[in-house]
Amino acid sequence: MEIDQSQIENHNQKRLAEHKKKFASTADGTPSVDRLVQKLKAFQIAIPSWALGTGGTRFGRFPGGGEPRNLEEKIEDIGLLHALNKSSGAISLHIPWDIPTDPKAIKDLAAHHGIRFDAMNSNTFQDQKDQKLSYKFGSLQHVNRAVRQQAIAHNLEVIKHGIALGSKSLTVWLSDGSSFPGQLNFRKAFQNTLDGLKEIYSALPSDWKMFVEYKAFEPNFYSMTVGDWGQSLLYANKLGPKAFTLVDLGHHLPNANIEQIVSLLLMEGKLGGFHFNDSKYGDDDLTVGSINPYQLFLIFNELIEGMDNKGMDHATGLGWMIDASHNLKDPLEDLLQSVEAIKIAYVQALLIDQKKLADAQVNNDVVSAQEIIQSAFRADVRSLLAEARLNAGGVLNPIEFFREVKVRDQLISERGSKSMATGL
Ligand SMILES: [Mn+2]
Repeated sequence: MEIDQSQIENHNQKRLAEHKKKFASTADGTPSVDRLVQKLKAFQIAIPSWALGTGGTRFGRFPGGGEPRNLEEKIEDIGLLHALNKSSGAISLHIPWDIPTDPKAIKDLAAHHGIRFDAMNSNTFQDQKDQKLSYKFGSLQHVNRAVRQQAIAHNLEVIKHGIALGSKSLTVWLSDGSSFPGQLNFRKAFQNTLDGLKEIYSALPSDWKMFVEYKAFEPNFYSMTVGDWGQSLLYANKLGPKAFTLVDLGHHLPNANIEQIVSLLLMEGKLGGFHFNDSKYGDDDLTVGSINPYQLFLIFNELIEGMDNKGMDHATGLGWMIDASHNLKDPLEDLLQSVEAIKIAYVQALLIDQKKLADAQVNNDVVSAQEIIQSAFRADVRSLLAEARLNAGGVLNPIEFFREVKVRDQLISERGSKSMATGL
């Protein structure tokens, strides 16, 4: 389905007076509000193809119906999101779940919806039907060279698909590791993995980036071969200038200071991008900002300070992606909330007076530093986001609109109540 422009105008018209009132009140007293609105308009977040269906846990899955049945319908779903929030203009694909049979047609379809192809994701964490060798005991780390070669060949294939679609980056997340002490020689596992990543790296086109994603635990529960930012940075440094660390917010041990990690990776020029999600305990894959919006805001503070320090463009300097997939909400409503939370944190962090904060730091004025940070965090910036959406041709209230025009019901009538997104 596609959204009818008159429905958007009708929705906005009904809410315009109320919105203008709120926006005027926020704009009054907010310095350079036009600049903030422009920055919000430019900031796009890539939607992962696997977040469009209901996720699940290892105990079960409760699909809500109308899920996209193929890559075309996944792109169509992101087109819907983008039409509403004008902030979801990119898709991150997963191979082999989203292999394009006709790359030209897929590219055209994405362009029709104003969507570009962000990082490609390889998959050596599960065995596919007809796969020769198993990844049960790892892929790039594997003790058997033939398994390692199979994993390398898969990544090269992912790069090829990405080239055909106009993507510019490859994300490698490995589930490799061990679940019991003694199972693995850490040094050999690292070396095998590095050798494999080097072969993949050498196949990257010159204008591509490789993102090395880390994760503290799961599916392995004793060691992960790319387990934290230190290990990821080791690989990225040894690989070369096109290799970067990717930070997935859910992939840390509890209470890790992610904003400090981000700051130092940026300083080293080795932060490549983000996977946004939220969690209370582990890799919970909850809606961005639903548990700890303050942490998200503090991360954006470091991102902005660090990126400005290096003269990087906020919108294009790093890869901004969501990586979440859970069990309870309508996936599209969940993604609308996630994108909104990211942009709220971004614009709140833009409100921080960095000059004043630097002065407070130089003077060891801890109280002022906290006041400066928290007064930005406590600002209600939602009308700035709405104004940016309105300017860009989107809707004032995406979730209300989604429900008013009964998007899910229409998708169910098109695709059926039992459709399941590929890969899940
Ligand atoms: Mn991730």
